[in-house]
Amino acid sequence: MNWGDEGFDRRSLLAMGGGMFFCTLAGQKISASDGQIDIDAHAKGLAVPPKVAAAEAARAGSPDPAANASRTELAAFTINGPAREYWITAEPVEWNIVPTGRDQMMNMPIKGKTKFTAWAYRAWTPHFKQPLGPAKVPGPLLEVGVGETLIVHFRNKLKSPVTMHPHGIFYSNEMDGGYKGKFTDPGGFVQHNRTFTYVWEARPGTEGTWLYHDHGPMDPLPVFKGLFGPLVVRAPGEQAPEAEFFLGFHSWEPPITGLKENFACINGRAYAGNTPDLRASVGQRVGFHVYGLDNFFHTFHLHGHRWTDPDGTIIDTKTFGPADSFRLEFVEDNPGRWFYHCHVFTHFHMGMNGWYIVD
Ligand SMILES: [Cu+2]
Repeated sequence: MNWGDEGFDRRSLLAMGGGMFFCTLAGQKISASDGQIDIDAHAKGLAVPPKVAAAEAARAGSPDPAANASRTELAAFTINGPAREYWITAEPVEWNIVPTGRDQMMNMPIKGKTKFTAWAYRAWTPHFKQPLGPAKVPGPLLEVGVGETLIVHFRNKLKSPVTMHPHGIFYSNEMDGGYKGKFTDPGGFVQHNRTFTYVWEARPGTEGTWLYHDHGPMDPLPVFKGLFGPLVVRAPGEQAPEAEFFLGFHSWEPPITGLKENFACINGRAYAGNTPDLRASVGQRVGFHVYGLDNFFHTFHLHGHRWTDPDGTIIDTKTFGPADSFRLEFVEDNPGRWFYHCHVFTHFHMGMNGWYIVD
């Protein structure tokens, strides 16, 4: 599928007939014309990998199999130094891609349905006692400093097996969160109502802007449904900017949503007024953390501003591809109502734009 072929009418449905290839799932080729993909139905026939089945058998009969599993994983690690701990679920959430029903950039209504059931990561208080707000796309920010260990207790409330797989930070083979067929470790195949505790280490040299996402056996569909989020490893002595934004660029397409339209999204929403309204003041140090997580290349463009790339070049537009992540910082000096957007025009005009408002 290539949005570049879409033509001039930005609201037109991408022609998806004729058995156009969408993705491969468990060895089957999925066509974009097959209608909405039922991931749970595809997951039903999956074989449980041997190491996952063995761990499952070992915990059978325990009064709290899920909690017991977490303790088993943690017991294998010596955690040196401070730790940051998170409790995260994956669950379905009713999601409106365009909650205002309008595109503020063009001052136009968005016609047709914009709601569907997304899959999202959700943060909880310790031991999953209380949710910390609703499930959202993207998932919660995971934040850790160099020298610290990141401990993520992950419980899957979806029917299909899913996982958490981080980028950038150090992790051992068992903590990868990747499905590897018959070689899969328990963290790469977390079944319905099971908990797995991931232990990831922010060793020196892992500082930066990263992300995490599902990498289970249904990959990439759970990611396309919303299972991704930002991860930041702070360098020693790093102070977060006074205004700081985390922006995930991705798309929601008809085979995933069951909707008629393609939506090019930032943080789960499409079109200015729905995507995040970002606010800063003149004189503040401003930081943007940007990542992409779909099949497309994007360009991050911010009106009225420029910044210095790591190679020293002064730019105002930055290209990034799938699972690329970067940050930019500057001191705010230009008040106004500005756009930030992807400069791939088809994406831009399918919703990948938002407001940056500077007092
Ligand atoms: Cu784009």
